[in-house]
Amino acid sequence: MSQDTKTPTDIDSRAEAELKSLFKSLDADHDQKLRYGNNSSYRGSPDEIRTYLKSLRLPYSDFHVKNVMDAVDLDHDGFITFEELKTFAAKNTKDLYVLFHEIDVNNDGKLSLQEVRSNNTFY
Ligand SMILES: [Ca+2]
Ligand SMILES: [Ca+2]
Repeated sequence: MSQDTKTPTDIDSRAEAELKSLFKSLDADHDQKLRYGNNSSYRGSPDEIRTYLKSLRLPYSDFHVKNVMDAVDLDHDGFITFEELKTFAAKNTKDLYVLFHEIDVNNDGKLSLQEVRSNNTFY
């Protein structure tokens, strides 16, 4: 990945770093894509977005997941890429910050598995 000075979105570099950290936390199988919904053509991958929504105690029914993710998944291929997340973030920076800092309890800018888990009422 190159260090581009100009991006199509207008989030600052700090926000982008946080977003990258968030993306990594969510990308459980490290394929650089976040899976959501019932994308059965892609076997073996966890439903990463639903896991995330659960951890935030947000609604995670098929209906909700699809609703939310359709807004982020610009090319509607069933996966969220970092670029898509970034584009979405540029439009919804405040909301994402709130989500992020809600999980990042020790405010180190990183989401540990422990933090995500301790935020999860379903365990
Ligand atoms: Ca993934
Ligand atoms: Ca996509």
